[in-house]
Amino acid sequence: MSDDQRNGDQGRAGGPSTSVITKVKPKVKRPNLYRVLILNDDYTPMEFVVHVLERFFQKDAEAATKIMLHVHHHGIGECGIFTYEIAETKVTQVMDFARKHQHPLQCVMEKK
Ligand code: TYC
Repeated sequence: MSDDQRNGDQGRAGGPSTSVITKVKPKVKRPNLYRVLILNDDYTPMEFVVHVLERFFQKDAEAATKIMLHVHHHGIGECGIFTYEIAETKVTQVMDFARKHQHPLQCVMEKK
């Protein structure tokens, strides 16, 4: 678009000399981010939770164990931070996997 078009064709032949001042906005927006969290329960085996963190969140054994123990002691913990669709996919994958193995592990997402 030309500057004249953006500014309401100011100066076109014979027209009224009104103008619309428009600002050209750089339209880079940060995506909304979501925390994926797992919740503690009394039944899911610790090794299963560590496996989930390794498999779906690319944690190494040490990081996974640390997160699992944090959740075990504090009730909730962060697996990662993602854009909406990725976070939703992770939650679904974890919930399906837990259900398949008949563990009550809960995984949720919350807007950051
Ligand atoms: N509290 C569970 C146990 O003692 C272990 C556990 C840890 C379960 C983290 C869920 O998100 C969880 N077997």
